Amino acid sequence: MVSRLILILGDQLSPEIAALKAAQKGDVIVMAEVADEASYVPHHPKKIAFLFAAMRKFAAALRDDGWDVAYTELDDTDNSGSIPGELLRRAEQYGTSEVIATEPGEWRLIEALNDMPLKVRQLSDDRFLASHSEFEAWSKGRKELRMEYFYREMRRKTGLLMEGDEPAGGKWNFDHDNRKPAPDEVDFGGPMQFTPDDTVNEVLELVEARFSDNFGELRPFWFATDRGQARRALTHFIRNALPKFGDYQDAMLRDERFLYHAVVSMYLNAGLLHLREICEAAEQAWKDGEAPINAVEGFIRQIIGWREYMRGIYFREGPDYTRRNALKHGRSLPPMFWGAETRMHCIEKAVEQTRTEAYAHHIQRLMITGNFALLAGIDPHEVHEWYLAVYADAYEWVEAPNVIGMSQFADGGIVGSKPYVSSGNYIAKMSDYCKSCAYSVKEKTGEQACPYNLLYWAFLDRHRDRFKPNPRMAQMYATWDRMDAEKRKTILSEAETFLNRMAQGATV
Ligand code: FAD
Ligand code: DLZ
Repeated sequence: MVSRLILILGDQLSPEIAALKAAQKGDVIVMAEVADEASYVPHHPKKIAFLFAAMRKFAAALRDDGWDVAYTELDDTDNSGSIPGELLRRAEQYGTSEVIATEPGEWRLIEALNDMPLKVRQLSDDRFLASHSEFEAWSKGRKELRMEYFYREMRRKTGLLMEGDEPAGGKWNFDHDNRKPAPDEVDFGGPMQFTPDDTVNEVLELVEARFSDNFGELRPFWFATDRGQARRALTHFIRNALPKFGDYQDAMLRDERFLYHAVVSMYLNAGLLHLREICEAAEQAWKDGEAPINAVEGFIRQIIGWREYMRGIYFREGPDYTRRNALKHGRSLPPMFWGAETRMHCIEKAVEQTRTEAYAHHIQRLMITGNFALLAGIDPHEVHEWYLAVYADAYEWVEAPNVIGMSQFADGGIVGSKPYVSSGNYIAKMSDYCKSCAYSVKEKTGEQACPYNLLYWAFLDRHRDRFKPNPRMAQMYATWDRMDAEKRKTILSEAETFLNRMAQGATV
């Protein structure tokens, strides 16, 4: 007779996960590859393969540690196809009705577990710095939930980059130093890559057989799939890229997919790495004089600031967050997001690398694809589902606030005080995409005009009532209002023509 089932989900592969800490010998650990999780959005094949391989290796490590693991593979004949289904099946098999879980990172699964006819206890996921109640307490009574103030609390809480009560280097935030345009040469060869072992090869065959219609290339598959490998990938980044991470954090190069980024989000979010070990490794590099403060502070801010803040917003805002649409945008996501031909070189390259790597860095997600979707008035829920599907690090708790909030302004300004929109100028300044584009970033109107230039002004015009009173946007409206009336008319009409052509399926 088994006492309890201990549920471990695909993104809970941490030895210190709450449900495991609460487990005792005699309990059975339940892990399952299920069709429901693998298909609620059409995940990138690399994302599925990464999770299945990492799950299988994690289960093997648990068995080596003496745990009794009931693992369901996707192709098992008695696989019920869902997490609740597998819990019910295992409950009957082992004669128990008690389940201990760690709270999932998506509302739909939290609710599904709550609705089960079993006694399911969901423990808080303490792999994060701020619990839901701590975030709630921080946000209570604040008119604006600015990440910067939350981040300072997290610095104090962790002691990271603190000298007594003061921030190391005399400033909380070195973002001002972190906006260099793309360098001519990159002396980092990208993230550490791993040759598939037997477990990975088996999973690759399974994913190839079952998910080959999904957007994304499965091979070559090079991700780390266990904790040891993920730690090596982290060390490789800290030694070889972190020193320049800050300087080129916002830069984009068409042939350098990773620049000086860490490419660890999929490992961190799945549980193979812990945020503390990542941040402490970065802090140590600064203490050892191997990385400058602007790089290390900028990097740590992303993890203990943005990442924690985004999670706080997702859980604070509740299950309807992914349906928010403050700007009432309703156009369909154009096929170029799924790889159809486009004349816009920046979109073509960002989508191409998303297809091959299941990865794009922050500015590509925010200022290329996200910026375009917002300017073009695409339905934010469709945009959200796209991001959730195509990136290996995507789970709603982190993806939705980044997309619905930061990128699409669909939450009406909870995450961002103004929309992240730009014309082609920003892209030209921060990347080399425009040099190879069929459009001209210098042209503001006419057939060759960069679509971002047209759509930018049309967006501001369309949402004038909402954004004109925002002091942070006054300059943009002043420029628009100063423009010659005929020119404004031409821009609006050309923007409309562009969007209509796109909606009709023309290659734009
Ligand atoms: P680096 O640039 O090297 O940064 C280091 C780490 O900081 C990342 O690994 C990540 O854990 C953290 N981080 C950085 N920015 C953010 C952020 N805005 N929110 C949360 N964590 C952050 N990140 C995800 O983990 N999953 C997502 O689904 C996701 N969707 C996004 C969608 C949009 C529209 C945007 C603009 C950003 C999104 N991000 C998401 C944030 C960010 O783009 C990725 O975390 C980052 O690109 C991962 O690559 P990296 O490990 O090389 O990160
Ligand atoms: C993303 C994902 C996929 C593709 N497949 C599985 C799976 O088969 N089994 C599982 O336990 N988890 C999977 N996951 C991760 C879950 O979707 C994730 O735990 C929830 O979305 C909550 O974050």
